[in-house]
Amino acid sequence: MYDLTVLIPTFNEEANIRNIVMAVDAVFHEHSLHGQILVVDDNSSDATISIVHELMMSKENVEILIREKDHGLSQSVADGFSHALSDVFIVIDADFSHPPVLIPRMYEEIRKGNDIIIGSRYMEGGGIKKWPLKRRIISIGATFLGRLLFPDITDPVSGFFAVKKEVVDKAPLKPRGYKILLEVLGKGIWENAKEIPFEFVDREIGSSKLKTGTIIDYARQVADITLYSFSHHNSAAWREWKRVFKFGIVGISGIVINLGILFLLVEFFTMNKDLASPIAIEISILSNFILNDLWTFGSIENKKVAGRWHRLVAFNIVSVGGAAINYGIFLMLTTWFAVYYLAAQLIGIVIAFVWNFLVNRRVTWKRTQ
Ligand SMILES: Nc1nc2c(ncn2[C@@H]2O[C@H](COP(=O)(O)OP(=O)(O)O)[C@@H](O)[C@H]2O)c(=O)[nH]1
Ligand SMILES: [Mg+2]
Repeated sequence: MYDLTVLIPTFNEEANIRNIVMAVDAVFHEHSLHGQILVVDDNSSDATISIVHELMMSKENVEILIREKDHGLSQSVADGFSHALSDVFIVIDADFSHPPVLIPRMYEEIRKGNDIIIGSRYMEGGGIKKWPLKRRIISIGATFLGRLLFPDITDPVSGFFAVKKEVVDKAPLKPRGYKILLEVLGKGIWENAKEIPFEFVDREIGSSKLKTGTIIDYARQVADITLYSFSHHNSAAWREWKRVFKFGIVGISGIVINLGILFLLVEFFTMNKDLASPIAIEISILSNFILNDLWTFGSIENKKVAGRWHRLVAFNIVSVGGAAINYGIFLMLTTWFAVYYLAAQLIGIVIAFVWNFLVNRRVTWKRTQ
């Protein structure tokens, strides 16, 4: 049994494979780690396999798994999970885009009790070097979609991560395409995930295997994880959807309160309706805040915006922004596109709802590590 297994998926990496194996092994030695290196190769047509075989003669902790069917990066990593001889798996690219020096730190964090450690390109301190604009745009889009399901994670599609065996052991991973981490987050059994920043450096040698078809695969994967979450109520994605539902219910309660207060103020207190309306709006914002703080986001601790008063101010500002978006869309659709006024208002409500949820989730009730 090893302390950990570093999984290196490869496909035609003859120019990199020797160096990455040596670099990972050197890190093991430096930190006195008893680590396994498992190369998971999709039957490369170049010298990758023979180079690994040659390395195996002098290093007994190096292993290769040669796959001959269902070619694919995610499938390879999932296969590696079931062949690894340890309880901690770290996935790293062969092309030095991910720094092997972070391996001991990831391992330490797992030992401290975290279930998943993610090397993040998108948190403070992380970054991407030498990527063409097209790759950056695709990556930002993929990350955005992934964050809808896992808002506490800045880089849910990173290829560099560590995971405990028990997270993925019984998980019904349906790996396809490129984003195995999203599958692990969506279907694995875990409580704590932590991110550490790193700077992604595009490969110097060899070529990328990313194809356009992977974008469609990815959209299907996100949909699949969403559907999966609806029948597995303890999954992280489900917990997020539950917050969306609760936020919606609170929103509807706010409309009822808003109208009720307006009615009361005008009918029983004979208040001028132009004054009563903003009062009713503010009271509904307050009641929405209280319900969301205690109920929708009640389980999220360590709120980013420190105190309750700060959260209240943040929520108020976001709500006013949401109202402005609602009104702006209403004006735009009715004046420029001649949309029926009730339909225009409804579209505005939906878009403002998305805004309110996403921004509040990220600012007002963000979980911090
Ligand atoms: N086993 C396996 N590895 C792959 C496959 N596609 C890419 N890889 C490996 O996955 C890692 C990342 O691939 P790369 O082409 O650099 O993707 P990029 O960094 O997103 O451009 C590298 O180590 C590749 O050798 C595949 O289909 N099967
Ligand atoms: Mg690469």
